[in-house]
Amino acid sequence: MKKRIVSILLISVLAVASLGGCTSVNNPESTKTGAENEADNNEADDNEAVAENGISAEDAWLPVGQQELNIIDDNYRNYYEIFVHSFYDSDGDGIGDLNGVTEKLDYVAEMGFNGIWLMPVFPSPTYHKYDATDYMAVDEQYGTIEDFDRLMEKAHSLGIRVIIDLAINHTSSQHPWFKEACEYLRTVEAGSEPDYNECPYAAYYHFANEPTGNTWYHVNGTAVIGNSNNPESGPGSTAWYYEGSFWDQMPDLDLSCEELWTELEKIADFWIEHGVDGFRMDAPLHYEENRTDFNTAVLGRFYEYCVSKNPDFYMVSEVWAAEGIIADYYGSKTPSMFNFDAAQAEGKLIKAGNSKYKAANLAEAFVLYQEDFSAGNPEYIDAPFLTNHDNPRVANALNNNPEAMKRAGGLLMIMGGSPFVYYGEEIGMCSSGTKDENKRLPMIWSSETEAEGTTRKPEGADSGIVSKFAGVEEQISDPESILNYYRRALRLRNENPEIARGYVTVVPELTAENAAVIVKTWNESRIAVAFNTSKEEIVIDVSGAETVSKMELYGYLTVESTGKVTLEDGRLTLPAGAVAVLR
Ligand SMILES: [Ca+2]
Ligand SMILES: [Ca+2]
Repeated sequence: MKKRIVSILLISVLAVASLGGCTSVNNPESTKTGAENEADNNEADDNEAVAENGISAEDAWLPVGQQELNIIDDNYRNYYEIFVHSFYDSDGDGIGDLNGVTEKLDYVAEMGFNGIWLMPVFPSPTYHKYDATDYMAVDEQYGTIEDFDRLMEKAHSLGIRVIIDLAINHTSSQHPWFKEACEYLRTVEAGSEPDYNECPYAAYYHFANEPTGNTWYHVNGTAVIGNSNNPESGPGSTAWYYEGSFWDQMPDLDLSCEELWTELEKIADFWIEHGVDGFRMDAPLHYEENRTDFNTAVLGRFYEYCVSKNPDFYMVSEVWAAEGIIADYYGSKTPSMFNFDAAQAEGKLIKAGNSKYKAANLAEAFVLYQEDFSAGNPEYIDAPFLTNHDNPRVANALNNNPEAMKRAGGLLMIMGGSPFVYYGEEIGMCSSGTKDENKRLPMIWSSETEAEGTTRKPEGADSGIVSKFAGVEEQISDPESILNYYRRALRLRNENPEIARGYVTVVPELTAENAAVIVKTWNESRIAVAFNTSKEEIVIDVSGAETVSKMELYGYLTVESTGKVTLEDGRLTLPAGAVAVLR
């Protein structure tokens, strides 16, 4: 896969275009070239402008740039996960839509993301749309395929790649495949073989005369769980059962069916032709329960097909399981698995953000991931995250403690691979309890209740869930906001491509308890990343460490916008929760 630098300063230019730009701060450690200085001067000129939204340049997008951007155009990305329904409503019907996402792509780019994951966009009877009735269309609540094309065009023009959610473990019970199959099977007696020439769709799902597990349902849709053989199954009853491992309205597909693969290839062709850069694969653990070999073969085969159509095609899979099982799924030779080991309230990142998991342990975990994941796929790209649409939000996991929330986000941003940030995480939005709808609440664009584009909450979400933190508009002008911290963290990542791509080693003599120094080597380039997971300043004497002692401080990230990391006489001073990059 070719790697090239395409967009140095791209993000700065975008910021200038829409919000008045970000200023570079003078950094005594940096030695700038003429071109860089010129770029700085251009930014300074633009800073005098006042952006259309009335936020003056001085207030907006506070200084973050210490070094030049070095963004590589490959499959290592900074991803932003978007639930379209709750993101931005462009036409006032209360439901977020594709045109709304398109309107907000400048915001996404200005934050420092260069990839988005769109949760399902296919037609579906549910608000979450994880059960498709048509894999080659856009749900009319979200817009049209032309809207989708415009979204793709704008995203690509901003250097943002787009991946879409694809659930192939199951369809909707309203999918024509399933409806036709059921209609046919109602005419087929128990014990006799269905004629797949008469109805090929009967082979697409797991149908049987006897339920073989506890998630099987009668064909007529009346839930009959397990081996109860309940004869009371209502009108249209037949002897046929189907598997629905998540829900009786989500019949499981049989991914060993070759005719179904013809459909899957058509689906891939369709979206690749519409410019999609990758798929987020939903629930591969459940393609066939407890059959890792089968499931990884499905992922591998589908990925190979997609890559044959677009060599840069990306795939990231949801294997919500222990680290060892995630590692097994890298045997599929597909690029990425979400790193559930580091994620969620009890995961390493959030705990470390809360100083309940130590830097030294986190550094060891980075090496462990590298060993275990590369064993299955040497080309693996880790996909770390804090929480997603299925988890309580970071704010809840960390009791709305903004410093801890920032530290967790900062640690996410020093991990290898492609980090994923769930929409609203960057403004500290909260969820409530375990109900899914409460984890997918409307994006808060402004603290004003009637802010333009604000969606209504998903049906079934509770009322009265109030985020402790302000909306995007207010946070943009607050240097100490979570949003501006995330922006600085993404900036650091976009300045240092080794963070995502480098081979990790721990510097043992500089790593203990709440302080760690790791080295990341990528191509001919080597950086050190030092981090402090404590709530106090830590000084690390780097002078005795061969690999690090000759490096200079290149950039850093502190919880407070005015925080300073220094390197003087071999003494690296890291304020509480700080990250430093040396090269
Ligand atoms: Ca709408
Ligand atoms: Ca299944």
